[in-house]
Amino acid sequence: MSKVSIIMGSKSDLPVAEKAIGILKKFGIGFDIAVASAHRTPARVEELVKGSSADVFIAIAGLSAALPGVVASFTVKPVVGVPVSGAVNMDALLSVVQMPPGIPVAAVGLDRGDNAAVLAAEIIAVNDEGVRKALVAYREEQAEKVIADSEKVVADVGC
Ligand code: RP5
Repeated sequence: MSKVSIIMGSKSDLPVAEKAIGILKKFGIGFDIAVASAHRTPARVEELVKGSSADVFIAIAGLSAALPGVVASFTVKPVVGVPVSGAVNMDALLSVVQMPPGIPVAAVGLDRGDNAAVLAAEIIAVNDEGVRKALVAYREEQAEKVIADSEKVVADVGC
């Protein structure tokens, strides 16, 4: 069963979605994915969101990135917005961040599909002990990598 629904504004956003997919698979969180554009297929976006039983949405879009906000307009479930980088960057970033009062989108950094999935997992973990444990293990894994990297730098520099 899908706990997370990933919606991309275009197939060209797939490399960013793949970062989210990697994290969701690592945590064993079921997901579905679709391409639906806020501007080019608005009715499809509405249909996907209103017909979804997922707990969290991840909406990924670039340029004038209306998709996360439009997804949020159709649901009271949490929406994580991922701005996709491009020639300008601030266009997508501000489109996701600058939502009007009452219709929030939790914005992550440019192309940070991975962080969107971690945030979605944290939302799900409030009521899911298995996902909570996976998140704690992931934190430990990251800390161990920093220590290992530090030891390697020291060894390589030879000080
Ligand atoms: C946005 O426009 C999409 O989310 C994508 O990031 C960007 C470019 O779309 P394509 O021209 O690649 O379809 O709607």
